[in-house]
Order: sequence, then C-alpha cells, then structure tokens
Amino acid sequence: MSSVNADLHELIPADLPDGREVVRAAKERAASIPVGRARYVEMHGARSDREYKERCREDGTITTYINLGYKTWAETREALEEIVDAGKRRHFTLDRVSLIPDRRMGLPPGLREEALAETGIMMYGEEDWVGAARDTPVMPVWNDHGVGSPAATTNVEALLRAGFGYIGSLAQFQYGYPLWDDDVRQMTGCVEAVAMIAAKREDGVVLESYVEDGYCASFHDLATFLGWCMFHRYVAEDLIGAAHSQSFGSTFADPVRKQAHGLAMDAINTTRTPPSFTHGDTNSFGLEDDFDRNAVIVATDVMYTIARELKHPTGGSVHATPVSEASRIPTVAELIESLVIASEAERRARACPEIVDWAPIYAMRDRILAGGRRVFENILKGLAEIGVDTKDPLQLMLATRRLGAATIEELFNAGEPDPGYPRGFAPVEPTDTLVRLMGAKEKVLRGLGGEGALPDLGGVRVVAASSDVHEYGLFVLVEALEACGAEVTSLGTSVNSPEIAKVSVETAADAVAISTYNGMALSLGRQVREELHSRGVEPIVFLGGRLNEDTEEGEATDVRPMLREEGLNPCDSVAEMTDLLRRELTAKA
Ligand code: B12
Repeated sequence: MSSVNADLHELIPADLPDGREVVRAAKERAASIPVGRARYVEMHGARSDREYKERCREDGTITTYINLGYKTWAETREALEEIVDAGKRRHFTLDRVSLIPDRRMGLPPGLREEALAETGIMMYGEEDWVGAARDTPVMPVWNDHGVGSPAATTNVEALLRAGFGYIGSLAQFQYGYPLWDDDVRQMTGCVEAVAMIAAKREDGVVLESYVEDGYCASFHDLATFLGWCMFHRYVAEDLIGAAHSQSFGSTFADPVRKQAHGLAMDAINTTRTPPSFTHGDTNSFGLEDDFDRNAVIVATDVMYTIARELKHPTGGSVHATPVSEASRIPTVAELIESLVIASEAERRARACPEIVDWAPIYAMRDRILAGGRRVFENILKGLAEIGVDTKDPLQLMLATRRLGAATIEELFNAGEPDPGYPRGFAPVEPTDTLVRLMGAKEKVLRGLGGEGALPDLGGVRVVAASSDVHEYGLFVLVEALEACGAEVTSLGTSVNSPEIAKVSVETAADAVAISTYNGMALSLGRQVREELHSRGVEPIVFLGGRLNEDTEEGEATDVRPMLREEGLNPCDSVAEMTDLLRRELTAKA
C-alpha cells in the first residue's frame, strides 16, 4: 500500500460539519415522514419489498428486473402495462422496474429547467411518484440520481412517501451535475439521505447501490471492487445504520468471474439484505446491431446468474439485457424479448443444475475475498494516517470523492507492483473492464497505424473530456491521441461546457474532443461552440460516443448530420478524428 500524498485540508475543509451530527439530525427529521406501500408489496401480502425478497430467497423463487428510461410516468406506465399483458400470454412475470431518470432529476427542482434535457424520465410531482408505486403490479425501484445527487433529500422524501422500497444510489456519490459544483453540499445531502433511509430500516426500506454506477466500473481489479463495496457497507451500515443492498453485474463478461464475484459480494453481505438485482452484461455487444448474436450473449449471461441464484440464493432479481443495449434505449418489444429469454433461461438452469463446475468459481471467490479485505483495511488505514476521522461518514465520503477512483486504486490496491499495468500493479483478479479497455486500445491503435506508423500528431494540443459519467470512450481516445504524439489535456468525466472552453483558452488548444453518451449531443455541441465563441477562440470541435438527441416528438434521432451542418465534427472512431484533424490543420496552415 502507498501512503496518501494529499494534504488533509484539500480533502476535508476545516469547517465541515460533524457527520455524526448530520446523521442524528436527519434521522430526527425523517421520523415524521410516512412510508407508503406499493401495490406490488400488497399483492404479495408482504410488509415490504425487502420482506418479499427474503421470502423469495427462502423458497427459491426467481424474480425479474428491467430498466426503463422513457420520458414521463404516463409513457412508462403504458409500457409497463403492455409488458405485464405480454407476460400473461408468453409466460413470464416482470417483478421490478428501475425507472431510469434524466440526470436533471438529480438537481434540486429549481435548477431542473435550466439544464439540458438528457434521456430518461422526469417526475413532475407527487402524482408521478405515487403513480409509480400504485398504478401497476410492478415494483418500482429508484437507482439513479437519488441518494448521491444534489437533490438527495428532496428525492428520498418523495420516494419514502410514495412507497419505494429500494432507494439508491450511494455508489453515485461521485456523480457530477450540470450547474452544480458544490461537493460539500452534495456529500452532506448524501449522508442526510442515507440517514433518512436508515430511520426507516424497521419499515423494511433499503439503501440501494448499483455499484457499477460508481467507482466499481472504473477499477481494474476485482479485489479493489470488493474492498470498495466493503467500504461503502461500513459507511452505510456500521456508521449510519441503514440496511444496504449492493447490486452488480453489467461490466462482467466472463461467467466464471461474474459468478465468483457474485458469491464474494454475498459473503460480505453480513446483514443478509437481499440485493435488488444482478445486472445483465451490457458491455459485450458489438455496435454492428447484430441482435441475433447479442441474444446468445444475453441467454448465456442470464443462465449462469440464475444457476448461481438457485445454488446460493441471495434474493437478487435477474436482469437480462435487451439486445439493442449498445445502440439505444430499448423498445417495449425488446424488453419483452429480454424477459422471455430470462424465463426460458430459468427453465433450463433448473433442468441442469450439474452443468456448472463450482470448484474454480469458489477458488476465485476466495481470492477476491482475501484481496478485497486487504483493500478495505488499506483504505481505512491510509485515510486514518492522514488524519481523516474514519468514524465520521461525511469525512469519509468527501475524502474518497475528492481522491477519485483511479487514485484510490493506485493507493490502496491489493496487487503486486508491476509497471506493465496501467495503474502500476498486477491485479489479484482483473476486471473485465480492464481486459476490455486494453483490447479496445490495441484495436484502435491497430486501426490507426494499419501496417505502418501511427499518424503523427506531434505538437497538436487537444482538450478532451466526457460530458457525462461514461469514461471508457474517453480513456481509449486519450490513450490513442497520446500514442500519436498529441499533447492531450484530459479533463475527465462529467465536465461542463464552460470548463471545456476555459481550458481550451488556457492551453491554446487546436482541437476539442468530447465524448458524450446521454442523448443531448446536438445541444451540447452548440453549447460548447457558443462558450468557445464567447471567449474568442475557434478550436476544431470533435464529438463521439452516442450522438443522438430526442426530437420534439420524443424520438431519439441521430444528430450527426445536423452537427456536421453546423460545422462540428461528429466521429464514429478515433481514426476518423485523426484523419479530419490532420486535414483541417493542413488546410489552416
Ligand atoms: C458502460 C455504460 C455505462 C456505465 C459507465 C461506466 C463508466 N464508468 O464509464 C454506467 C452504468 C455508469 C452508465 C450510466 C449511464 N448510462 Co450508460 N452505458 C454504458 C454502455 C454499456 C457502454 C458504453 C461504453 O463505455 N462503451 C465502450 C467504449 C470504449 O466504446 P464506444 O462507446 O463504442 O466508444 C468508441 C467510439 O464511439 C469512439 N469514441 C467514443 N467517444 C469518442 C469521442 C471522440 C471525440 C471520438 C473521436 C471518438 C469517440 O471511440 C471509442 C473506442 O473505439 C452503453 C451501452 C453499450 N453497450 O454501448 C450504455 C449507454 C451509453 N448508457 C446510456 C445511458 C442513458 C446512461 C445513463 C444516462 C442512464 C441514466 N439515466 O442514469 C447513465 C449516465 C449517468 C450520468 N451521470 O452521466 C445509454 C445512452 C442512450 C442514448 N444516448 O441513446 C446507453 C446506450 C445504454 C442504453 N441502451 O440505454 N452507463
């Protein structure tokens, strides 16, 4: 373990309130908030969502889960009704739906109208929250832009009143938001929100984290991944007193790794709080829209997850990824297809339990567990050494947010030093994220160089950033541009347009390269261009990622032609950017 090379005062401001007091006061305030009851919970004759999950864990019932990211509750309700009806005809049951919100839902209500619209649902008032809990027989869960966001306490109060049983997400405590740059207020609200949920523990309310929505998606070692989950359990359960569910899954491609890790996650769940779900693999699809091939990836992934659930039940619902995941928000038909695949996979997993050899899976679980425990100890020890009060949840949240995922892994990992790896150590068990990133980088470099040398971008200054949380595209982009000799200033993730323009001026950038995925590429491109224009500079602007945006009719539209018309440069690949960049720079010279 390396020691933290950071000044305590950069991590913890002197006037930070005492986190224990923040927790106490929030619990007291939450006492008067009534807890609603969802139709799903009533239908199953349970006291809470958690209690029903515990029952499923005992009797071996497999439940299902989907994500749904339409614009309004009315539209979402209609889609859910269609899915429930289809289930009656096609023999599947949909148990849970995560309502995927527009990122603006994470801003306090007064700021929501001012930020750019992205993909996902907006909840406009109590009738939407209560409608989600009462209108359909499907249990709603709120994973995103709740607990970790600047709107944490507002959203959590609405969710408790309406009857949501699993409320997230602690893992998103590091998310950035447009029009918001106060991390102290964001972290204080986050601790308050966890405390509000803790106050309702006896009512069965659970604090949820889909952990790959946070640092876990950035780690290169499953030991760090697990150690980080232990750290969040320590903050949420030991220090604040909430029941904490940790769901995982989308970044896993290898079934042995995924199921070994699932068992390790279960082993650290000492309170036996059922996880909300195991997420389907969302990263293994190619972009060629070969949905037949994707269907096989989904079927295999979900069958092994069900096999683990049958052998070592956790109560976690099963999620089968829709085949169109890489391209867009799925249609109702694609969601139905995913549930048909999950139900058939369940039938087959039940029919052939002996098909899995568990011995190598248990061995890997034990390695991950041993490494994870070392990482957890390293985090607490390292923070204590620089003076962070490790009994204060607010100090822990703020310090780790300010350190960031990469630094945390570099400092506290459980691997052996090895300069051959990007973070300077050989992982105990590499994440599929690391495997994929190294593969993607190699592929891009091969594409750029062909049989010969890489394009020469020596002396070209580029400012690169991701406008949202997606960081893999940015990683590959930056690595490739640097390999070509460009001087890249990478601003990281969740970067706002004014920041991009400001740094472009400071670095006299020749080009700006933005990776963006949240469905507002045209508005973002225009905003960046205006910010640059108002500062009197004109670097060449490139955009990549998922370049779409909703039309007024609510259809996600490919905006690459419009971007092109407006003099911005949409790119499907890094090679396209380097070609254009060289041409533009030659023309300018
Ligand atoms: C991983 C992932 C996540 C992870 C991100 C983890 C992380 N730390 O990066 C998590 C789970 C956190 C996540 C969250 C969200 N996600 Co997401 N996510 C994905 C996923 C599965 C993979 C994207 C990816 O990284 N691919 C790997 C990279 C390397 O490949 P690539 O994208 O093809 O990039 C290549 C090129 O495009 C190019 N490139 C990329 N950027 C740039 C930039 C330039 C300048 C250039 C030249 C080239 C270039 O180079 C790359 C290398 O070849 C996709 C679905 C999919 N399978 O594609 C959804 C997806 C992108 N996500 C989506 C959404 C909506 C979200 C959320 C907004 C959901 C929500 N409402 O909360 C949140 C974001 C919240 C926030 N705060 O911003 C949608 C976007 C929908 C749309 N626009 O139509 C997708 C398509 C899923 C879906 N089907 O709904 N996500």
